[in-house]
Amino acid sequence: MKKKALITGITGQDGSYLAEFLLKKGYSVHGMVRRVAAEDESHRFWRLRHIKKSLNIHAGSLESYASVINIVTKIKPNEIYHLGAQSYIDYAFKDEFSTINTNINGTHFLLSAIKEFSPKTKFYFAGSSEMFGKVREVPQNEKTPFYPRSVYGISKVAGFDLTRNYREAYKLFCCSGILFNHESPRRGFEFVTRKITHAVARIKFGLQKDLQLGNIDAKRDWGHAKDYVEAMWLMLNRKKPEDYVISTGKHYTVRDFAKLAFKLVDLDYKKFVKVEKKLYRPSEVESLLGNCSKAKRELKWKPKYDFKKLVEDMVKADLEFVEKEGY
Ligand code: NDP
Ligand code: GDR
Repeated sequence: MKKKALITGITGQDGSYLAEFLLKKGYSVHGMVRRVAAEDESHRFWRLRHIKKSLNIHAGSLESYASVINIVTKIKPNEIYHLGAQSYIDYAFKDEFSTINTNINGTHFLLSAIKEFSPKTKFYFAGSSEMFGKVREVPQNEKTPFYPRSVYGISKVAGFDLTRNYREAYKLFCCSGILFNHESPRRGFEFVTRKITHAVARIKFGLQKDLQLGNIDAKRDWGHAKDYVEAMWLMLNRKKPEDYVISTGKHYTVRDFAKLAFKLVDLDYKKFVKVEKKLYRPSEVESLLGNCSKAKRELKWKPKYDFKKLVEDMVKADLEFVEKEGY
């Protein structure tokens, strides 16, 4: 019988790559989407259009325990990948309460539903390098203490602790990936990498004059989402549930990213990038750098994309996107 996987957040960047990856592995792939998204197919399913016919989509709400129970008991999946979350940190500062509610309750409801109704289901929680926040050591590994700098980071620490506690208290197979930033041509336009590569393409085609950014000295350890979804699967397909840092082990500034992206279309970023203080965050995470040696050793995982290949992939895709769509 085919293995069944349930993905929350299937319409997002990671959800779409993971769905593709699991279909190729022969899984029956189920996705939980909010009703507003299910009813707005033309906009919300742009990342899944090419595989939509192979997926089983279920409308449901991460904010409702009844809804979560309903889906878990109906599908009884072998694996749940819990990726659904309010994931944009700028927005988390503007709407703290809904970020906390969705991110913490969604995780708690799923864990509780597994414990009560489907205890053999394996569970993956999308933890984040934002949990390290104001970093306590460099580079960060699985033992580095957390110091989140936003309600988003706080919600991810709570999700991480809930996942660990369900593993220890109820002996469920549940684990967290502590994933550092990962990007792709499917990244949402609000995140800085996509904002840059989209603007580079628009400027190249004469549709935009400049690019406003916030803190361009912030450093991130950027990988490619395609590489990172494979690590999620590897975590659920080993004997023992454990938590893993997933990263590239190299970090660059936002300025480095912009410099390379503009250079790829023969432009000088200094002529186009305008730093705007209003785009700075109330409390910034200045620098993140991951040490993923545990994942390399135990999961035999390593990234295929480096920084240059990632930027090239995103710029190329956005040049094609702007040429085709005209915006
Ligand atoms: P995206 O923002 O691209 O996708 C988020 C997904 O969550 C979408 O499917 C979205 O659905 C869904 N979602 C958002 N709010 C709600 C809600 N209130 N109820 C139900 N579903 C909701 O994120 P990514 O794919 O980049 O990330 C996947 C997960 O990994 C997230 O949990 C994120 O926090 C975490 N993460 C991401 C990293 C990264 O660098 N990408 C790094 C570390 C962790 P809809 O289409 O309806 O909006
Ligand atoms: P991040 O990603 O906050 O790390 O969260 P984002 O791309 O939003 O910011 C990265 C860094 O760039 C700086 N920055 C800007 N950011 C945005 N969005 N827009 C700008 O104009 C801009 N200018 C500078 C930010 O201040 C920040 O330092 C992502 C999300 O995917 C989370 O869900 C995930 O958990 C973390 O990565 C790891």
